[in-house]
Amino acid sequence: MARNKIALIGAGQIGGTLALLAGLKELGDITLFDVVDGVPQGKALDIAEASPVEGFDAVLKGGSDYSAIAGADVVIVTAGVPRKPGMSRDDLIGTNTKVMQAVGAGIKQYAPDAFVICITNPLDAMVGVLREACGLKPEKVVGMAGVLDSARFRYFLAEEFKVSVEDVTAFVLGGHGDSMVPLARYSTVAGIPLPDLVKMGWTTQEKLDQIIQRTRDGGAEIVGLLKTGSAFYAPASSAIAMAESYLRDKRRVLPCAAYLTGQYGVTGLYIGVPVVIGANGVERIVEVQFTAEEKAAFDTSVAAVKGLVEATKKLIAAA
Ligand code: TXD
Repeated sequence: MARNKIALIGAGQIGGTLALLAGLKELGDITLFDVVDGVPQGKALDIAEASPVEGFDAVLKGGSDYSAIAGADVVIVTAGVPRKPGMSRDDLIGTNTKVMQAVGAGIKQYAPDAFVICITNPLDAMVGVLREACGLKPEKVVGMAGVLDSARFRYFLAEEFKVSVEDVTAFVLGGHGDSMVPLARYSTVAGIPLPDLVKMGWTTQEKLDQIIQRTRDGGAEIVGLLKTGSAFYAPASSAIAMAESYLRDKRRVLPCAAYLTGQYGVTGLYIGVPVVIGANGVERIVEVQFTAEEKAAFDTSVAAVKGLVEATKKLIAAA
């Protein structure tokens, strides 16, 4: 059986890390694409030269022509500009909307059967622009944010409880970062919900609130430290988990930005919700019942995403 092909559009910090992880996990052959000629070719060759040491077999190529992504099974999009200190994710709209339109056209022409994962910020708006531009079915186009937000949440909780990260699960909904909605009663340590852990004296509500805020600010914390870019290792790991669930038909339940058609009372918008990812892409959207407080938080997040989408639409109309 021929190997799968993974195309990475954007060969920057996340793109390069995605290529390395896809190689290490033997997900398939890997093509890096970027508008800056030389960078995708250089990174592809560098990682290929690591393959004998690491013991993985994959064909790695780089290119600056969209024909390089032809026939890809998975396309992961990081093309665009990242945040600099002091910038919000929303400041990136102008540039990245145009980039998503160009990338979408490339996917439409060369990889119309792919499962597409968008990472470019502001994520919840950009994944919608990309979906429209590539014309693929909504179940084949998702955004990566929730896996990262919940990974940050899980890491901070594991640190607080001094337990393995593997035994901490987190349930997050809503937009990326600032408007993320963690559902504490569905987040657990080995099945024990967070509110019970507070009652058991493992932590305090105050500490939990601090951890939630740190998670929301997780991206800004890294931008503040790096100064010249944004997080890339954990974002790459997160997108690879989604790609792997699709390619290996694992049907993992992962929080992703998915196109809602009435679920959670939302229609025609990409919002972060738990979904099942299998060989058909998004196979199911998991819809839970909210308490009044959770619903209010979710609605605030949806309003923030709607605002972003409106701003994006105005830009497109004015162009
Ligand atoms: O959770 C999440 N979704 C995110 C999103 C977490 C972290 C970072 N997130 C966003 O990912 C970030 O705000 C950026 O919008 C993207 C990519 O971040 P990365 O750190 O990889 O940015 P780089 O290193 O600047 O890489 C972007 C590459 C760079 O090599 C450009 O030359 C290229 O994109 N680029 C393009 N490639 C193809 N086509 C076009 N038009 C193009 N324009 C720029």
